Amino acid sequence: MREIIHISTGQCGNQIGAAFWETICGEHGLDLNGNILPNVDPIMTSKLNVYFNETSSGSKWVPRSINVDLEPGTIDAVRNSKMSGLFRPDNFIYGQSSAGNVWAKGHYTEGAELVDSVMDVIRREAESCDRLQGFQISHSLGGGTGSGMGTLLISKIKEEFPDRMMATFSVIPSPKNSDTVVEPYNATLSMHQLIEYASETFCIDNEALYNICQRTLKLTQPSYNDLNQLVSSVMSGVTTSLRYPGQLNSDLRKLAVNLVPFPRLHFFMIGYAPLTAMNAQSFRSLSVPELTQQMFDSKNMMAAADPRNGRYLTVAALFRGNVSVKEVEDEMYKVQLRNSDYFVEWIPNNVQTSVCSVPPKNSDISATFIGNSTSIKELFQRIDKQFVAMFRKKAFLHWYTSEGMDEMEFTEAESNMNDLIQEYEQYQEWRVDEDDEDMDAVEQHDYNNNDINGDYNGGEAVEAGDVDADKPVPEEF
Ligand SMILES: Nc1nc2c(ncn2[C@@H]2O[C@H](COP(=O)(O)OP(=O)(O)OP(=O)(O)O)[C@@H](O)[C@H]2O)c(=O)[nH]1
Ligand SMILES: [Mg+2]
Repeated sequence: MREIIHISTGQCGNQIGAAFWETICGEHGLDLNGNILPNVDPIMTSKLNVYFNETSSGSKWVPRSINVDLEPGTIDAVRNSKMSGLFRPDNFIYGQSSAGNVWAKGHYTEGAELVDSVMDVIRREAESCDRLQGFQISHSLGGGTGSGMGTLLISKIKEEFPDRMMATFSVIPSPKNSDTVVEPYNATLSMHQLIEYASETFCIDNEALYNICQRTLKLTQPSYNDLNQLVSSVMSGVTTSLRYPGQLNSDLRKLAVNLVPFPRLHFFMIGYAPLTAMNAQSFRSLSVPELTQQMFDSKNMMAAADPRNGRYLTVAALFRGNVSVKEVEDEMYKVQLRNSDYFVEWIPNNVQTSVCSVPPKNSDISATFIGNSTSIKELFQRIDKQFVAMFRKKAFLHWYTSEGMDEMEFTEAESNMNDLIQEYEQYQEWRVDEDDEDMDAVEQHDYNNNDINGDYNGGEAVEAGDVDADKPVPEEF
């Protein structure tokens, strides 16, 4: 079985992590102590090993989860919650101080002191795996711990397990639900790391979550619990193909091979339909055409970026529940036909669709969307604008330099994020009929900036050269 190790870091990471585990326990027929409920359909438990360890007595399943924070509060809350009997107690690792919103403390000082004990636990979990496929980390980019220490952990893990996949569920800050002024610094410094070390990043944008809560769910003052309800639905959605039997995108590497045409461009826009409020008992009957329409709607995207301002490099769509495969395929085909200009034509068949018969808990059918859209750059442009406004005046820098950080690292991080924005822009403009010279320029740019490709050792990735620009474009595009 191909196992995944999950790591929650910082307040946000632990809160969304807890919501994820609660949701997937329910989806796999486990109670919150990890015991299999009676009369569970075998399909629900057939791939339990991907995320859970079976205890030696065989009676209980334990999340392969490691919970890390530099302060005890959030972890205590998880340990004293209704999930108190679920997690392995010695997988909780926490400090007594805090990174106090300063990335440098998480990455270089406080976090660096705790990181070895986390690596010990990661190593122990990895050793007990049969064939570890990789890691997933949940964290926010705006704070100090999840962002600073989270990215330190990512780089340490990449160093020690260079050929394993690294997926991140990264929460992008928004002034709409946080007052911390230094978040654009923390987010930019983290992006610098994620560009280099993550294999796939599912962008969870608090700005979009907030908008969905207000506009679609009509919650006037959304709480983190409300936001996290959305996060757990979409995390459950994007991991469905990893957790249930099926061919398409059945592990983290296959998912990346299908979605990541160039190693740096691995930041996904994710969406979910139907969107339901936490307490809404919404078992309304939805149709496949409705779900498809909602899934592609920018209002359902958990990134405050409009896909119509960009083009899709690749898309994976997953429907759940009792739906007709043929109907799903027909609807997806129609969407592509009607919107062909929004899909790059130089990656034929760049939309992949799959169906899983097990529905989520809150709806009898659902759809999850993973898009590698060039419009994701709008998130980074938003962060960059806020970063530049402060950095120009060197405001708040002393909190970082007093932890030993060099100003240069800020400049490099910002410039790396800007390069990423430009790369998205270039691929967005790229057309099959452009002359070869222009296309060379794009490729050159990409490879010049590319420092990592550890995940692509197997040569499985689709690279620029694989795309035959002279190949006739399929009719529907
Ligand atoms: N969606 C969501 N965002 C959260 C949650 N908790 C915090 N955030 C966001 O995360 C950012 C703050 O990061 P935290 O995760 O609280 O910080 P931390 O990683 O614990 O780091 P320090 O407390 O600074 O050491 C802000 O952008 C918050 O809006 C949560 O439960 N859900
Ligand atoms: Mg914290």
